[in-house]
Amino acid sequence: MKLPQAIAPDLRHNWTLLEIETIYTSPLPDLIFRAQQAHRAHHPANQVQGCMLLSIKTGGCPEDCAYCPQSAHYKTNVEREALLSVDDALIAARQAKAQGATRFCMGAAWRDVPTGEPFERVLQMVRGVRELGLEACCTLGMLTREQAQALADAGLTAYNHNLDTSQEFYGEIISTRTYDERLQTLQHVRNSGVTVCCGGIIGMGESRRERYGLLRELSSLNPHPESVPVNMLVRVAGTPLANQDSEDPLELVRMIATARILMPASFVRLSAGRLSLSDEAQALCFLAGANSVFLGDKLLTTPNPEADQDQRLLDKLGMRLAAV
Ligand code: SAM
Ligand code: DTB
Ligand code: SF4
Repeated sequence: MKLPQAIAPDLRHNWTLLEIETIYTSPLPDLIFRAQQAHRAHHPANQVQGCMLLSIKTGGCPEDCAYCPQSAHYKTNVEREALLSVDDALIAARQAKAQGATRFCMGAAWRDVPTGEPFERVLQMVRGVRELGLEACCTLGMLTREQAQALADAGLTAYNHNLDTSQEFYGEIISTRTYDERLQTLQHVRNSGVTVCCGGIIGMGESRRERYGLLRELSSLNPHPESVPVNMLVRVAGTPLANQDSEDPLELVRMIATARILMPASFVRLSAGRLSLSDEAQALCFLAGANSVFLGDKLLTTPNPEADQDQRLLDKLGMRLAAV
């Protein structure tokens, strides 16, 4: 059973780097055992939430995030596309529901949200998704306080805005905005009453210490983000990180398990990067406490496992998708 954060007794917001390091580097059996204890105290043991992503506005982003195929700073094979119509977004949302997703996430390659008609259109998409009985999540870049409130009024369930990495490493990855700007938007989201979805990426060349730094930032947010996506870098041709060494999947397992222990009541989402994981590595991620995946053969612009492949995996593991 999921306890509201306010009455869950084991939530802490003061984890130190040393404690985080001790957890992250503990022997894998101990780490997984502790993560399972945390997981089972707050969540059903054998189910994951299915989410589906839709890119509602693709490419041409003015930010220079070194991992991102949608940045206008890099030449990738992502074609720019204008903001989708409300009808097209809701067709995709209906398909998501039919495939077993309970959360529909709409992403836009914006630095910040434009005012006027485009924002009104996004608000209509949010209302439409909620009317289908799905959770609605958006990730649109920076938000003002007023925009966060308008999204809340439209019924938005969650806003995704990742810190991505530690404060120290952030400048190596992104130069067009600051960590503090990221935190500011997260504060607007929190104040509006929309739940916070905030996580990061591993495999960008960061050290373990930088991963501890990200985990400390996330776990010091009070309340914790209700949703913590853990992405493994998808190396996209044309981006500065295209030729990064591949990451050891066991590092992803350690990252997920540590996030689960530090933020036991949150959803920890096994996000981008699943195509480079074996079934066994994904199984370890679930044992480590991941309780959500993205369904469907596309994330925003990059590929993701096919629906039948995921169904086979869950069947094999005796796991199931969470019902609405
Ligand atoms: N523009 C908005 C923003 O940056 O907040 C929303 C969309 S952005 C694509 C959402 C998140 O996707 C990023 O914060 C990053 O964590 C993740 N992401 C983007 N490209 C990725 C990649 N190549 N591999 C893994 N994660 C990626
Ligand atoms: C998140 O942390 N991961 C998702 C979601 N939030 C929006 C996005 C992953 C994007 C991967 C690269 C792409 O498909 O463009
Ligand atoms: Fe733009 Fe978001 Fe991609 Fe950064 S991650 S370039 S802000 S779409």
